Amino acid sequence: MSLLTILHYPDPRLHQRARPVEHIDPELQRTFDDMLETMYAAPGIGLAATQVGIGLRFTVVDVSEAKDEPQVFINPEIITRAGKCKSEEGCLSVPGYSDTVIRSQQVHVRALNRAGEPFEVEAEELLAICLQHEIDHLDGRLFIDRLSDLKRRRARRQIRRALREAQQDKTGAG
Ligand code: GNR
Ligand code: NI
Repeated sequence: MSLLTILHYPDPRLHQRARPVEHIDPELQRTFDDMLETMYAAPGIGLAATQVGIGLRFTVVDVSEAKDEPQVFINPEIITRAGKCKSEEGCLSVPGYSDTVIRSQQVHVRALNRAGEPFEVEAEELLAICLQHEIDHLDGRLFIDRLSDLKRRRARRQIRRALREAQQDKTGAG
């Protein structure tokens, strides 16, 4: 297994829509394990293929407390939604920024598992939030794209400034 590099905003690859997975082979299954390892190391509760520069529709997730319930969702689709809630979100591709977005409270999701078998889940709470966040990634959308115009502009400025400062720290420039 190996750690993958997580892309950061404003990498244009984060804004591309991923294509459906057509074949699940051992190489792709190794990629699921690499993504899980990368997600646990980060640490995060989910990681979409888009975030590691893979333009295919799959995501790994683990919302358990003990971090012992890895799940792979291939070609995930939201079939139905119910309710609305406020969600305080962060993203491994948007380090150093968090904000509140509106999400559906429950989502009924259909996907394939790592063996390619179809399954469905009635997700609520953290799993519902996480799956909506990850499926957004597969559609080329970040949580900051769901903020109001004013908040989004402010967020982008703040993120760019943080990135610039991190870069200056690294090169020792002042
Ligand atoms: O680790 C993560 N935590 C999180 C918290 C609230 C809402 C969404 C998330 S997903 C995030 C990992 C990530 O960026 N996945 O794409
Ligand atoms: Ni994210």
